[in-house]
Amino acid sequence: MHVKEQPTRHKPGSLALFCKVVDNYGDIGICWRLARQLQHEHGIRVSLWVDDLISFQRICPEVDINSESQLIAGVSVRHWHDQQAEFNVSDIADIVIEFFACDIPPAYIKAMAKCTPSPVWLNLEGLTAEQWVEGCHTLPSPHPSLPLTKYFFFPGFTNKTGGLLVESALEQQRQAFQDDVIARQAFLAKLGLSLAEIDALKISLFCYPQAPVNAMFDVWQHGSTAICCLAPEGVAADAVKSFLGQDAIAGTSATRGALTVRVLPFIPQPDYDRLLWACDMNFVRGEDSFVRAQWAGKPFIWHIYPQDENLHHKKLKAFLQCHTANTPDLHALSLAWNGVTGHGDDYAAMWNTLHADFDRITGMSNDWRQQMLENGDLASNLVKFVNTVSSGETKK
Ligand code: TRH
Repeated sequence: MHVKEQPTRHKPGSLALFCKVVDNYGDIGICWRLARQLQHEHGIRVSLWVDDLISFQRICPEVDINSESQLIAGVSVRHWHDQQAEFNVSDIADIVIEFFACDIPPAYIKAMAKCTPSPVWLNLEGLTAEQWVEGCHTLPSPHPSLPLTKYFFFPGFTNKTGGLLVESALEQQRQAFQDDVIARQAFLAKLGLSLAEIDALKISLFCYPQAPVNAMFDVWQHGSTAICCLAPEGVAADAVKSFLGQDAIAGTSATRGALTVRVLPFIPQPDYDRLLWACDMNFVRGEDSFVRAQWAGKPFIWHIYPQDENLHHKKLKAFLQCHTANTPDLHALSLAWNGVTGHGDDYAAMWNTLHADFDRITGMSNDWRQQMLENGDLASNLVKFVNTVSSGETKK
């Protein structure tokens, strides 16, 4: 590919990140995290264009859903209404990111083409452990008619990908929180947990409606270990309601046998991290909570976002192949939880072997976290790549 001659821009200072909320909270969850990190840790002026402020407000209560433009944590948040908006050259940022191939407004692209030098344009892709990602990461894609090139940027689990999102202070914050019994107890008490619940084996539960939650509750209820399962309001609502015998509203809880199920409010993103750190095991889903569980260093089960024709099973297996190679018990429960195996799944047997192996799996989760940290963080890897493109040093 021929990279056109253009004035170099060694330190791009502004960035526009476009986020279309396709579903739930992961799209905005990831974009918000990245926006804050680029602003705070790399000194880049970030504008986050997002089309759904209501979902955004759920993970970030400071968001004013009626505001067209607001500054939150140093990030300029813009309400992205439609594709019709007009843009001039002066509106265009030095770096433009479209998340998950969301189409950015045509007028924005036209104005990008008029800029000299051209902005660095990236498509930030979804996370998968499949191997083909290494070959596609940072590949250029020239625009069919305009003098612009878009680059694919893939998060991932190896040093041949963009890595995972992780803030530079996160490790220190996690360690301090996990070392501080009083802070942990105070955090859990604030969420409404009783002393007995705090002392129990704590499991957070975040999954899609298809997860076999009833089967898992049944095993936990009839086991001999006191378990406190913490489910955010709206998650696994049917199973939680049937366990509680009443609507699953934040603050409600019930105990049957060895299991207490407690409904939590949906909490802001930084508190969700603390919840993952405070629990002994986490059930997570989608993309962002899945990554945060990896930083928590606790055993976790991933409920992958379902796709047509079970495409997600391939992605799940690709991840499990690297992550659970030495933990067959975690592997088996992960497959069952995602409906990959079948009706004959014996949840009691799977849980009992996993539980007996808990310390070893926790150790492995810590090793995995270390391994992932060695790939560098996604925001820094992205900034490095942008600087390479800006200085005209990309592969041709
Ligand atoms: O919500 P998710 O299912 O989101 C996504 C979307 O569905 C998206 O379209 C899809 O592409 C992607 O999954 C794979 O799951 P995820 O990714 O874990 O995002 C949840 C976000 O919500 C994450 O940033 C953590 C945050 N969160 C809170 O802030 N507070 C909470 O109480 C909880 C439970 C989550």
